[in-house]
Amino acid sequence: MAIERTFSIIKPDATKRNLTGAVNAIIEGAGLRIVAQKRIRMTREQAETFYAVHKERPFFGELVDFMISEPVVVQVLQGENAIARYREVMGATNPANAAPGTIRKEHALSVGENSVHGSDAPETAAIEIAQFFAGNEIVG
Ligand code: DAT
Ligand code: MG
Repeated sequence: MAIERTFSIIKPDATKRNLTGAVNAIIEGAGLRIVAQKRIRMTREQAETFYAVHKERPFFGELVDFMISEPVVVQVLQGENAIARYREVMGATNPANAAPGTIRKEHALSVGENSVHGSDAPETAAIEIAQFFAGNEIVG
């Protein structure tokens, strides 16, 4: 497997509870390197663009409101098979279904307030990284 980059967000429920370090410890413990990171307050426009694929879903409004409710930490993670690897480390979308040791099992509150985002494919990873980072902000 090749070295890949994936896009991660530490979501408002986690930043609010001071869990940025705890989440990063799980990420780094899994062998993924944090090659870019910044704490931002997402605008409504950024959140709507980011989750545009879900705009017809009943939870879209709630999801956007949640993502702008508190600061988030956006990151680029790099490593062997990083996209699939980070999805494993995150755990299932609904923390009730997440495996022990995953970020969502250990820290998420609900299917909506589920602590982290991770890209689901190489194409989406590239688009998501470019939405939040300039090339010179990523230091591999
Ligand atoms: P994931 O974040 O695991 O990639 P997704 O892409 O299906 O999951 O959904 C994006 C986010 O939308 C998810 O992290 C939380 C929210 N969401 C998904 N399904 C939901 C539901 N049934 N109720 C409330 N929020 C939901
Ligand atoms: Mg998704």
